[in-house]
Amino acid sequence: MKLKIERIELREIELPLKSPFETSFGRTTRRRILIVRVFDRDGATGYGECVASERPFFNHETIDTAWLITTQHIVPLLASASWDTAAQVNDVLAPIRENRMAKAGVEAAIWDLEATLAGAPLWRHIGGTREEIACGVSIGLQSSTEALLEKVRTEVESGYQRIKIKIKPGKDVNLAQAVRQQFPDITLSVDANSAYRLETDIELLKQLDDYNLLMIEQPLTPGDLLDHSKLQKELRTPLCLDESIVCLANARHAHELDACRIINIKLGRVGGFTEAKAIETFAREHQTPVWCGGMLESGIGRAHNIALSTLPGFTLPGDVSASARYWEEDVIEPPVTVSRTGTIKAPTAAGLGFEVNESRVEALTVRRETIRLSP
Ligand code: OSB
Ligand code: MG
Repeated sequence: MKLKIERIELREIELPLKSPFETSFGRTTRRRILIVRVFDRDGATGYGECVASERPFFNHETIDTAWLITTQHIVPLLASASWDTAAQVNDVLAPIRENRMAKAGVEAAIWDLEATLAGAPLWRHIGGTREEIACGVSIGLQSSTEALLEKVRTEVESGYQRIKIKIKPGKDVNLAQAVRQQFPDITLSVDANSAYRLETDIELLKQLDDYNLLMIEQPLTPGDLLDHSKLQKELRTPLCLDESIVCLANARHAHELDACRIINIKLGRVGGFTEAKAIETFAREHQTPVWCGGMLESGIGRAHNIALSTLPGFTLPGDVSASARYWEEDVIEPPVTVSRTGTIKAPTAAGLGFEVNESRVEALTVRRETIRLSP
């Protein structure tokens, strides 16, 4: 099948979170989300979501840098190159260094268009095999330990299969201990979003070994595979890398260094489905479990995450959870819901498998730009 993209539409929508989400790097109360829509000559469309945040605290990208890179570099490159399929987009965009979240928003939209034209659900189109995915939740830092325990209780009672709590210096061992004491049997992990340093914090991080954690996610700086490797040698608990793994090469290096034993894959962080699949394949071939991370996505990005999670290497519950945990009303119909046993069924309809509520997207739009690729 040969794709012919005629135009790409960018919209910024603003969605208030039901409750603020706090990590070691800051607090988010609303999401400014870049929605990408590609159109072919016959009016068929595909949707993508760029997960870059408002501020460059998770990585260097922001929604504003992504908007600029998309309009000034990604779209012109797609227009000038010769390519036919979604699987080629990653190579076409390779001359643009980094800016992976910007590229992923466009790449995912093209995959959705291609799946739609093929009449296949996106998850099958990318090679997914699971008809149901296992779900966990990521719980932000709370105002008190009691508030955290209450949140954990709610999510455990909803059926989620894995609870992850955010930690930061001063709110770490005490939280792990409190949650583990109240919930001795749950599958529990912690995520530091790079808040620690090996030189000063190794003794503290070693204490986390006492709480039977499934993993400790991204304790150290993103670029620091070597220190993660030194830390892993001192721990029984597996390290999981998130921010550190932005491409296949990073996954390979992390594996060779034994810098982690689990990988969180986020579509945006690695630049799209092609790179995500390459990391998944490498990890599977090296017995490294992976799971799908989240970036507080709207239903569009959430649908892409569901598709990604159906690949065979995604053997651990991810951070893909129900729309209602984030939004009063999502931008897709039906919203994403989770079963009482903490699973999401992969959709059966072609493409995303969810309808995008166009009038809701229109009502939430605060900025828009359309760029034509072909006359
Ligand atoms: O590190 O996984 C992370 C949210 C924003 C930025 C980074 C992270 C997160 C989450 C939320 O943990 C996952 C979600 O529920 O979407
Ligand atoms: Mg993380």
